[in-house]
Amino acid sequence: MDKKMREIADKVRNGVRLSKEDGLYLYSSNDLLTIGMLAREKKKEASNDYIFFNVNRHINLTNICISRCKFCAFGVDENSPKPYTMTSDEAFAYASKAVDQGITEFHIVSALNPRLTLDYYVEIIKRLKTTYPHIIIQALTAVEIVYLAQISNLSIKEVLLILKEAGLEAIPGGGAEILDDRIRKELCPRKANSEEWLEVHRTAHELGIKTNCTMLFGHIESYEDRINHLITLRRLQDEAPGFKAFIPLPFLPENTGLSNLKKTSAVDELKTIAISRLMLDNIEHIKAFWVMLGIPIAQIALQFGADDLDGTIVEERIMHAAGAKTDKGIAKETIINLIKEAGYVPAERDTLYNILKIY
Ligand code: V47
Repeated sequence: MDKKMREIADKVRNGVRLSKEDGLYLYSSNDLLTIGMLAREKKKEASNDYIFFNVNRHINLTNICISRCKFCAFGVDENSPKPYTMTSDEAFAYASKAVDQGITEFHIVSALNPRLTLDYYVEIIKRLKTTYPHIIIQALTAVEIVYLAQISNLSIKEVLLILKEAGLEAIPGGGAEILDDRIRKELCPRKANSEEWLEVHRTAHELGIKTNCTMLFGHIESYEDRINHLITLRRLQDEAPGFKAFIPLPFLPENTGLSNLKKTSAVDELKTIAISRLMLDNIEHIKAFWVMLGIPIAQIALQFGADDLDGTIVEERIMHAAGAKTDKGIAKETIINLIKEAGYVPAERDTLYNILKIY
């Protein structure tokens, strides 16, 4: 270890918060194994030998989107060849198909479709919650919530209260990308800005709705933008705690407006997972999202600070539109084996990280 790395290691081991400068130093370092070792120590403090996963069903209600972010291959125009919107009945049937697989979560993320009102989402959430009260509904990214507030002429708080009343219990972490409006102007100028994204999560936390947060990395952002993003999330968690997990999402370029960019490397992905664990000292869980990392890197990420592999999913569409090479879903037994092989104890959790079963 060089002098600066020793200083950082001392801070990590004494529970001293890492600074922006420390984060940037970690990105500049080639000492991947030391960074991984420190992140693993922090992971152990948070979750001991457990690695979490859940049994869930992803549902993408529509792909028609007015935002058309440069990095996204999922959203399409209404007049494009393959637009779709599920009716409430179709959504219910699609969701129900996975219920006998023992799912504990519906993960519902869609698009900014101007024809879908708040009532549409409320109806679907209500129907799912009334029929399957034991399944937690994690739905609508902050970006979708800001859009629904705008088109319904309601405040963010009012929309959240209506959704909560309908049965929404958690909000996924999408739409954060990089929380810097200079970058957002370039990537996604037509959707929620940084402050709006943060306001949704702050308000949700104040209303007792747990949320996740993400970072889309490996596109036009710099290492400094990544570290600033992590510090922004850390600050919000200090002010209004409620983030359960952080999910770093490596950018997949295929079929996107940035298809000229290279895919992220394994080193960058592992370093980013480890640095996230070290910088985000107040967010308990770091997810290695197997869909885009691929199974081998996701499994190795468990030695680099991640303590969660996300879920069975059944049918993933957003990342697969952008060229994800993984299967669209994964069997629970496969996840359990991956975790055991990596030397950890598989812990099936619900959305809120209550442990349901240890394997
Ligand atoms: O916000 C879109 C990202 C996100 C691409 O909260 C892309 O538990 C890479 O947030 N390459 C949606 N990423 C998915 C998401 C998520 C996933 C799993 C679990 C949770 C959770 C949340 O996907 C978007 C965007 O950042 N995304 N296109 C792409 N081409």
